[in-house]
Amino acid sequence: MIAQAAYQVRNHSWRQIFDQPEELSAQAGQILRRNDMEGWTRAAPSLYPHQWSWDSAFIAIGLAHLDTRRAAQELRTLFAHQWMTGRVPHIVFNPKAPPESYFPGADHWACAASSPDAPPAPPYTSCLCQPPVHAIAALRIWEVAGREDEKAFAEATDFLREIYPRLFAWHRYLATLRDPERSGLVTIYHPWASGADNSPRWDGALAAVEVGEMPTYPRYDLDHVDDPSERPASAEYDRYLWLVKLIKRADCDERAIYRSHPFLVKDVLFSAILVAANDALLEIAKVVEAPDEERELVDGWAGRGRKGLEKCWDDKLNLCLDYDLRADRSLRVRTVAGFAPLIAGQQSPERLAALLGELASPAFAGHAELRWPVPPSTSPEEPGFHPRSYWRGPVWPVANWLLWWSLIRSGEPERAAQIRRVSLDQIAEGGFAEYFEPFSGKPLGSKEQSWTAAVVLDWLADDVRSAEIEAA
Ligand code: 2M8
Repeated sequence: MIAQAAYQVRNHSWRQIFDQPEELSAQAGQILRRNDMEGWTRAAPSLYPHQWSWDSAFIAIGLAHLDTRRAAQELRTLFAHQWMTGRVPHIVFNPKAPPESYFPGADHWACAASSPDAPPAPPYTSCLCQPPVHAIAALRIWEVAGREDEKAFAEATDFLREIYPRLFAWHRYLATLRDPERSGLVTIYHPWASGADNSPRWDGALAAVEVGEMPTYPRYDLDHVDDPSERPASAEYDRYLWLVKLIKRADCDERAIYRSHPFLVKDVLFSAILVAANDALLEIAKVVEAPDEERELVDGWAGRGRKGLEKCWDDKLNLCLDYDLRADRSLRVRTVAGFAPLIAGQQSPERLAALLGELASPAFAGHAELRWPVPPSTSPEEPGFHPRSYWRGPVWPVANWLLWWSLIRSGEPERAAQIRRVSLDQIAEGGFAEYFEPFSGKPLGSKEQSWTAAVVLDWLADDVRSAEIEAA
C-alpha cells in the first residue's frame, strides 16, 4: 500500500508567507537577473561563477516564463561551445571570473582545448558532460512561446530549427561514444558528469580508484559555504582531481578513456534523463520536419534506453541501480536516482505503483522525521547518508522538479501537485538555496542558486498567469 503520510500537508504553506504567487515568482526572477551574464547565467553568484550545462537547461526552463528569447539564448550560448563529437561541455568557463573563485577552473582545463574535437577557445570548457536536460528545455521554451503571441511563437519555432541539429548531435554522441555496448545506458567516467557528485552511489566505484602523485590544490568551494561538511570531503576531491588528470592524459578521447580509466559507470539517472530528452527531441523533430531516418534513430535511442533501465531494476529495493563496469556489479545504494524509470516515463502500471510506493515510503519522502515530505537525495536508511553533505542526503529542489515533471508525464497529477506545493513551502521558508537539510529544513550550499529560482518560476507560472488574467 502506498504510504499517504508522506503527502500530508504541514500547517505551514508558501501561501502564508507569500500572499500572492507573483511575490515568490518575482524573487526568483530577481535572482536570475542578478546571476545574468548577458546571454548566459551563472549557476550561482559566488560558488559557481561559470556556465554549467544542466543548470543552464533548467535555467532556460525558468527563463522561458520571463522572456522566451532570453531563454533560447541561454541554450544557444551553451551549444556554441559544443565539441565536434557532439559533446556539450559540463562547464563553459567565464573568462571574467576572478581566478581564485572556482577550482578546477579554466587553467586546469585549458589543455583540453588542444583536442582536435574541442571548440575554439577561449572561453575554455571542461571535457566532461552532464545530464541532457536541454531538449526538454528547448521544447518547453517553444510551448511557452506558443501561449504568448504569434511573433514569439514564430521565433521559438525558428529557434527549434536552429538548435535541433545540435541537440541531435548531442544525443547521438551519448547513444554511441558514451554507450559503445549499445546497452541504452550512458557511461560516465567522472562523478561530476552525474551531476550528483558525492552521492554514495559512487562510493563503491571510487574506492577502487588509487590516487597517484598529485600537487596540492586549493578548495575555493569551502570559502562559499557556512560549513565544510556541506561540500564533498577531501578524500572525494582527491579522487575527482585524479580522475581529471587521467582523462586529460587520455586527451579527453572516449575510446582511450574506455580502455584504461578506473571509474566507468552506467548512470541510471543520466540515462533516464536522456530517454525523456529523446522523447522531447522527437517532438522537436516533428516541429522542424526532420528527416524520417533521424526520427527513427531518436525513437530507437529512447526505446533502447528504456530497455537498459529495465535491466537495472532491483525488485527488492524497488529502485533502479547504477552499474559499475569495472567491477561488473550493481551499485546497491538507495538514492533519488533509483527513480530513474519514473523520469524515463512509459513504465508499466506495476512498475509505476512500485516506484510511487517507494517514493512515499519511510525510506524517502515518508520518513517520519523530515521537515518537509519531499525525498532526500539519499535515503536516510542508507549507511552512506549524511543530512548536510551535498548529494549524500540533503533535499534538492531541482531533483524535486524532475520528479514533479515526471509524475505529470506519468499521469499522476495529484502526487505531482503535492511535491510542487511542498517544495514551494520549503523554498518560501528557507530561500533559494542550492539544497536543504532534510530534518531541519535548513538551507545549505549556495544561497542564490539559479536553478532553484528557475524551477520556482516554472512551478508558479500557471498561478502567476491566472492571477494576471484575474487582475486584467
Ligand atoms: C555541482 O557540481 C560542481 C562540479 O560540476 C561542483 O560541485 O563544483 C553539482 O551539484 C552539479 O550537479 C551542478 O551542475 C553544479 C553547479 O550547480 O554544482
